[in-house]
Amino acid sequence: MSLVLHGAILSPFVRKARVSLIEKGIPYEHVQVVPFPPANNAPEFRRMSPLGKIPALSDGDFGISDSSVICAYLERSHPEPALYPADPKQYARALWLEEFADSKMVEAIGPIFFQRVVRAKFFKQQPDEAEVRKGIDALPAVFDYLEGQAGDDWLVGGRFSIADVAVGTVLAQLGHAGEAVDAARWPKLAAYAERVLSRPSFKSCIAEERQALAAV
Ligand SMILES: N[C@@H](CCC(=O)N[C@@H](CS)C(=O)NCC(=O)O)C(=O)O
Repeated sequence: MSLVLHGAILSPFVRKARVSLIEKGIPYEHVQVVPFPPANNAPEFRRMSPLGKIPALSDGDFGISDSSVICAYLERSHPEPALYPADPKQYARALWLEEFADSKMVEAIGPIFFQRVVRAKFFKQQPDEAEVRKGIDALPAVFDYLEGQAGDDWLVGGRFSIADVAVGTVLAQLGHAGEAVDAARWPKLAAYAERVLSRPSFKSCIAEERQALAAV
């Protein structure tokens, strides 16, 4: 097996790469790397990921980092099934939603997850409730925007795409952080969350992550 994904399975960005690999049916090996020193400072990891961030992917002696770059690489190396729309405008919209998920969604949900899961469970420290509150207060604006994007199926062009992979992975993170989309206020987004997280790719990742969390 030449493809190796390096990272920790509870990272939304690692899940994004894993879901892409699974959706494309690409066999890969997973190597656990936590995003903290000394693990992410190891020279062999830094060669793939100069910023020390997870995920990184190696394909033989080729190594690259960043979930967006990894997903784009997988699309070129394994074009079927396509995760990027062929139509230029749909392609641009899918990339935009990927960017929205990676930046704005993670900005809101990341701190809630960090405090309640990483800090509380892994570091055995009290969560900083002010940080949790900041994240929770940022959620409505994110959900309002996504409510306007969610329809009856997938986010772009009626086909599952990188936009769904990217938005779905952050919605999964929200679940691990003990929050959910309120269906009374954001009905389309809540139904979408249910739909995207029911895909076998997401389901298998989330089941493994829940097992890992239960073991902490
Ligand atoms: N843009 C990157 C972000 C990756 C990222 O921020 N990963 C976090 C873990 S979820 C990390 O490695 N943080 C460690 C650090 O920033 O040093 C991607 O899409 O892969």
